[in-house]
Amino acid sequence: MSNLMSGAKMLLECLAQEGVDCFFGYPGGVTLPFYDALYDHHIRHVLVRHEENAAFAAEGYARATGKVGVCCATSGPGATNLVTGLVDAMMDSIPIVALTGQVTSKLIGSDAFQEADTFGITRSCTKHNYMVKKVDELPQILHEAFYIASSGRPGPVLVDIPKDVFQGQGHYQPVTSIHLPGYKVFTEGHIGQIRRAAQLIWESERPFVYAGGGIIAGDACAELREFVELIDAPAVNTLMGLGALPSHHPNFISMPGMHGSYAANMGMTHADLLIALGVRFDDRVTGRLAAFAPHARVIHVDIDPAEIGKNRAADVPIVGDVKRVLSKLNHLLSETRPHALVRKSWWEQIRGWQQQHPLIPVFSDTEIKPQHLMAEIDRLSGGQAIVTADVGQHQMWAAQLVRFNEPRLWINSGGLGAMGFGLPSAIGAQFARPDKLVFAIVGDGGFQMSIPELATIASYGLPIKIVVMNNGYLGMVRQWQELFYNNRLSAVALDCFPDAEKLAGAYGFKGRTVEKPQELSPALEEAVREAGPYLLNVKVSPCESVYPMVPAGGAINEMVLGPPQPVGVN
Ligand SMILES: Cc1ncc(C[n+]2csc(CCOP(=O)(O)OP(=O)(O)O)c2C)c(N)n1
Repeated sequence: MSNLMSGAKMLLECLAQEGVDCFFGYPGGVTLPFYDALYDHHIRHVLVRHEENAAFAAEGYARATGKVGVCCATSGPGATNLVTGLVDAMMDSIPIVALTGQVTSKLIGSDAFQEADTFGITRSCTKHNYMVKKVDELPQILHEAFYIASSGRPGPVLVDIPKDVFQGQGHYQPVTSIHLPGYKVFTEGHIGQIRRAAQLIWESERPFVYAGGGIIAGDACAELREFVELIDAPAVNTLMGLGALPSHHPNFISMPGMHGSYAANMGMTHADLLIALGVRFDDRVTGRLAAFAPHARVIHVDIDPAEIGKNRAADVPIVGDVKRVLSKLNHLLSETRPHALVRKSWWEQIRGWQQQHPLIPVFSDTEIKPQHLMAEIDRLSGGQAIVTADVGQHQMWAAQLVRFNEPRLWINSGGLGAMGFGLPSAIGAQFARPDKLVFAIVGDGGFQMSIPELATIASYGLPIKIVVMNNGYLGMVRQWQELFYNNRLSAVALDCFPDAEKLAGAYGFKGRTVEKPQELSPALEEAVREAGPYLLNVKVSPCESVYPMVPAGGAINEMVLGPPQPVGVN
């Protein structure tokens, strides 16, 4: 059965077929026919205040659920404003579909008003992109876009739609199957390689599990847990993988890398076998690559063949869906498990490193330490809240100190490190999970990049708890200037910040500033009790730095564990 309708209606029909319940966007001239069709449709459109934030909100939705997030922008400036979000989704493998309007087909190439080469511009920052030429192509392209975004290694797909395609009439044919001859996803993993992996695991005395965002994207958390328990190995979750193994799990060590824990980085350095699962050997994890895990053989499981051997050669490369590979591996391991598996001395060493330099919060009687703030958020979350972060020091302290007992609770811009991400991604997450307590932890810099979204939060009454870790600086840049540029602080002081109570009040919700340590718990509790949104501006010690820290270019066992000691005066 087919149905004659406009391209705009057809697009909405396709979104409904894909199970889209809400999407994030901003209208304009060429998308007018689409917004007109939307007027009568049940799908919820969330009007953000800047297109970049539509992409970030779509990511927040996708990261909180695993479903495809959708954003929409008009041609020209609307479409170019999406680009940062597309790059972000590409770097972190997040499934989003971006819909952009384009000028009428016959004007393309004429420098028409609000024309931009969206297809060309977004080619390198999407997993795939399309330009729709005829209205009848729309359903096929749309369903392909959702399939590509969510299958294999997830990522952003953009569909550029000229105005005449929105306006044209066509027959809507539901698309029931998708065949893309050039697009193959290898899911199973080679059984011979999986056997070799099992053998290496039993031969290893010091195995170490390095698990990343791929575990969450691949819905493989239960398999990961079974795996680490079977082989009794210590495990880290990368910045993208936090929550893959519950933070309270006895085998969980912490995050590794530039601001990872001493035990995580020492464990990787001394391991004789690194089991890398859904990770990409990111430079922020490996530090100086030549010195990374120097004694380890490597098993690397990833769904994207391009990741295998990209940064570190694998002794046992396995291309496949990490969920399926791990379940086969777990099966093999439980059949071949040696009678008494003893990793006693390895665990003693790991526990020793943990005790030597634990990741613990720092407190003061006179000022709020950033770590104190994270410890309080951790207490109120109890490992259950969704926590989004912006980019900078607060992101690293949150990753170190806030615990996550489930996947999809920790939402941050890992690969791109895009400031301005924290607040709009919280909007997407709160729409996706209205039942959840959502904290948006942002720096005073990043917050000021996303202030317009306070209007979105207010107009939809989203009960997001916005916590500004206000150190008066672009903190992470200040830290690098202090440590590596002789403390010559250049263009990092943020000496003007709005009054939080007045700012939130101007949008019709509550806000407050705290600066005394004793005020912090009651203020956070009040924010959580409040039924609506809340803006809490927390003035923290201005010059605290994040430790441990691996200086750029250093090996990960060459951590700086704390601030330089002042030179003594006799
Ligand atoms: C869009 C963007 N511009 C610049 C940077 C570079 N950068 C990384 S961290 C940082 C400082 C962030 O300051 P703030 O938001 O106050 O957070 P803090 O580090 O103090 O926690 C900057 C400027 C970035 N990551 N993203």
